[in-house]
Amino acid sequence: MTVDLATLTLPNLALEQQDDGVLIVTLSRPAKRNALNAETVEALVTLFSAVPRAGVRAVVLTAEGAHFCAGLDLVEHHDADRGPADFMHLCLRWHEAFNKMEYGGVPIIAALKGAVVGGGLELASAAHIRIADASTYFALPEGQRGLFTGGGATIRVAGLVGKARMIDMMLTGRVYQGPEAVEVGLAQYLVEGSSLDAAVALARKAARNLPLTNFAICSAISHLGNMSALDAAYAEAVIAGVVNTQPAARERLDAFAKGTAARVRPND
Ligand code: 1HE
Repeated sequence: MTVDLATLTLPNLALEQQDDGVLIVTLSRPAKRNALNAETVEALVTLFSAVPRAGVRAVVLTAEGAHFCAGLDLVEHHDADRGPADFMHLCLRWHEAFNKMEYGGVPIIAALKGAVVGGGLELASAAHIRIADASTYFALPEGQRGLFTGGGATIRVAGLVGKARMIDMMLTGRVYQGPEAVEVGLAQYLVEGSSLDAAVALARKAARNLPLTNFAICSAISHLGNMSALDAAYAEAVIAGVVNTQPAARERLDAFAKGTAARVRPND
């Protein structure tokens, strides 16, 4: 049942597995600004299909070079001269990859830098936490390229920033960066130093939670959001029934009951 990630063939991705269960995934096509060609999308499908069964406790998604991801490989798209059905099927593979990420149950923390644009923003928005640094900027240039989003932006980017802002980004090419990007919801953190260092620190924190708890956080919240409020409330109760009675939680509850567990305090 357990998958050994080292046996997977993953073009344009580099993996580093750390002892504490943190997996660092690096987009490794910097000469093309980590643009997503069909081969890379397949690698993301393969990887994120396996991650939930590989003992990974948290993922950091980062990139080689100055830019996180330039989106759809426009040159491949140009040269392939795809028909509508071909492109629809390609988009379905993007959805397969990004759904595996969002619903897979393993926390994914995106360490952003430089361009996070078009399909690159669709990829980032499938992560559970996004960290921007001073160089990071977000845009949906599809409008200017004569294209439309096809990797889930209408669902995830609109979910983050709202429909009106997404429409503005696409109609006018508006770029968000700095504190404004956090204010509108594109990133949860803006750091002064390296987004990768910050992402690894947060991944280590998340990795200390019980895996079944993280599974619920990183799959149930998204699934429940797709349901009616009535069904979501029912399903939440069922999930809580399983998660909140897991034997592994006993030790943590004992510590609280004995007064030895950390208390929740405001930041200094
Ligand atoms: C690419 C791509 C790409 C760079 N596909 N090859 N995405 C966009 O519209 C973004 C397009 N890219 C850019 O605006 C810029 O390249 C960047 C701001 C990301 C980086 O600028 P810069 O000056 O560092 O690099 P560059 O000189 O523009 O590009 C360097 C190389 O990367 C060059 O290749 P080379 O062989 O000539 O050296 C570029 O062609 C290549 N490159 N970006 C292919 N995107 C499921 S639908 C999703 C819809 C979309 O995502 S639309 C795409 C939106």
